[in-house]
Amino acid sequence: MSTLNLLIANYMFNRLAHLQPNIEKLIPLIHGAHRFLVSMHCRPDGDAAGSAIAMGHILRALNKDVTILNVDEIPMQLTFLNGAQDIVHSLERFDFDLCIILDCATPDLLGKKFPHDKITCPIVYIDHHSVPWQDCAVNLHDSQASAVGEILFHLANALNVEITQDIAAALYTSIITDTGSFRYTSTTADAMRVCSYLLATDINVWEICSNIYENNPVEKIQLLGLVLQTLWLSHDGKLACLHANRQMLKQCHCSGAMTDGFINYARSIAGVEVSIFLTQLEDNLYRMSFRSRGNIDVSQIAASFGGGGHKNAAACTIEGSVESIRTQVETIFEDLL
Ligand SMILES: [Mn+2]
Repeated sequence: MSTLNLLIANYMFNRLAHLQPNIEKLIPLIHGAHRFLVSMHCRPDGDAAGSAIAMGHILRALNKDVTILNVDEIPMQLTFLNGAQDIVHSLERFDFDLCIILDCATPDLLGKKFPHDKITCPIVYIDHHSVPWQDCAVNLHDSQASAVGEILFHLANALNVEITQDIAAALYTSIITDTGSFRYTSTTADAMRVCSYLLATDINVWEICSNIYENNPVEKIQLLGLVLQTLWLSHDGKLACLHANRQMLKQCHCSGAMTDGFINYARSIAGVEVSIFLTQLEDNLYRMSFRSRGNIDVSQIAASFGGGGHKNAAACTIEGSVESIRTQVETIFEDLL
């Protein structure tokens, strides 16, 4: 055990007692398997990509054979992470011993192209979304964890895997992105303690943050200019909606993934309690993201459309035009705002 691992082992983490029983169930499964499939929600964010990349490094440190699958591309601002280049977008073989699914609230979120039918090995879920999965070998779930990365930090320590700079950078990415750079309510003492150990590996925090937050392609900023002009407010300015249609994406040479983070501009308006972002997927189909502040639980609303997420951040897909979707949403929030 390295000096750092010893230090960590002696430190109190509030959530460790909750995680311990499932970590203990998971360890023999990991040791007993050789070929691993790791996957996470489609359109991966910093937690999904960061935790999957860290999981890959952790398993490879144990001499495991690891395939990381995401049906979508890894966003450009996360490709700096060592290991991002190894993520595949489809599978050629399916003979895995164990499949580990990370940061994924519902099976749908693995994406339409995920080969659900062909994955026959036991499945382990590691997640912090509010609805834990059923029917799995182990469900390492903690809805109070700031990010899946925080849970993986404890798993790595339990496996006696040294937290290398590659692992630390991936876990730090997962925690800073899911806590909004330590601004959201998910920012806990435990999250900070985990990060203090990650920083002890001498990762370059500024380099990580500038890669994630200050590395925008000019096309994204041009798209933002168009998107901001679509601002629609309702319920005395408590509900805000922005959208990006396919014509706008085409005009700026952007994919839908480039709209990542735009929703926060709507929530940042004084008085806004819920913000919505619509990204056009097909003629009459949109991805709808929600952000809320305070007590409004948008995961419930997303769940009513077959989606999922957290209390303050959730998403689903929805059919209709921008106008008809806004009308539906306006009605839903009639009693809430
Ligand atoms: Mn997450």
